[in-house]
Amino acid sequence: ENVYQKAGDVGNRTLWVVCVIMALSSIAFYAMAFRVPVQKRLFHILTAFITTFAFLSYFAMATGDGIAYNQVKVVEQNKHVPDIVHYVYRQVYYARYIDWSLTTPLLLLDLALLAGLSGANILVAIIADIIMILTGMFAAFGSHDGQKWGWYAFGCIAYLVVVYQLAFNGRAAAAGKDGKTKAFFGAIAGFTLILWTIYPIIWGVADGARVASVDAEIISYAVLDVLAKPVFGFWLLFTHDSMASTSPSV
Ligand code: RET
Repeated sequence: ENVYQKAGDVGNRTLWVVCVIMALSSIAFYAMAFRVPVQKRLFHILTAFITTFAFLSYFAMATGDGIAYNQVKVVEQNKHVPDIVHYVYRQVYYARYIDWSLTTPLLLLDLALLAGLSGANILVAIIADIIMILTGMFAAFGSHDGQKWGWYAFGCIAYLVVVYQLAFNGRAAAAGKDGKTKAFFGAIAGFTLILWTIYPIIWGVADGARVASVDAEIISYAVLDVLAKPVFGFWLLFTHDSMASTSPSV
């Protein structure tokens, strides 16, 4: 008896709600970008692109694009009869990984420019971040446990590199800035690290162990995505607009 794990009505409606939130916040961020002087505009443009990619990705998922089935073979062993073989098919929303591979580097760039991180450290953070997302996508399509959790482990190691760049090098760089920027970087980078750390946990119970339903996965990522993109974006841009000295030096 094969098992199918797929989204229901609740999941689908959630995808549409987030799609609309991403569209509206993108419009707001582009409008805010027009209203600041060009020297201050880099953060606005970066942040507007982040929610634009998310809007496109949610539009894809809500309309049924960017979704594939991953097949895992399950063998039940039994002493008296031949082994029973069945398959579990679970939806993988791969549009997410395309979104994340573009938007998480841009989010890191927002934070790196705020802190004044060096070029070399920015590159290390962004490359590690791309490796994290791509290994996560391979993990989601893994066809047996060793392969799936192997990819996941590589992704977690890459994530530690990202954390190190933000928490240590980012903080050290921000220490050289004015008091307001330093405090703001500490707050928004801390918010980011807490949120980002929840993603691999959701992944572990949803795509990984397959304990959480597809709807539960959609709702969890929806909450995280809204916090990590629109809420992060409004916080960054409103704070930045009210400060004189946080213009990135590029
Ligand atoms: C994966 C699985 C592999 C290991 C790790 C992961 C981390 C993902 C993260 C995603 C962040 C996404 C954001 C989206 C914004 O909308 C790929 C789940 C560590 C941190 C911020």
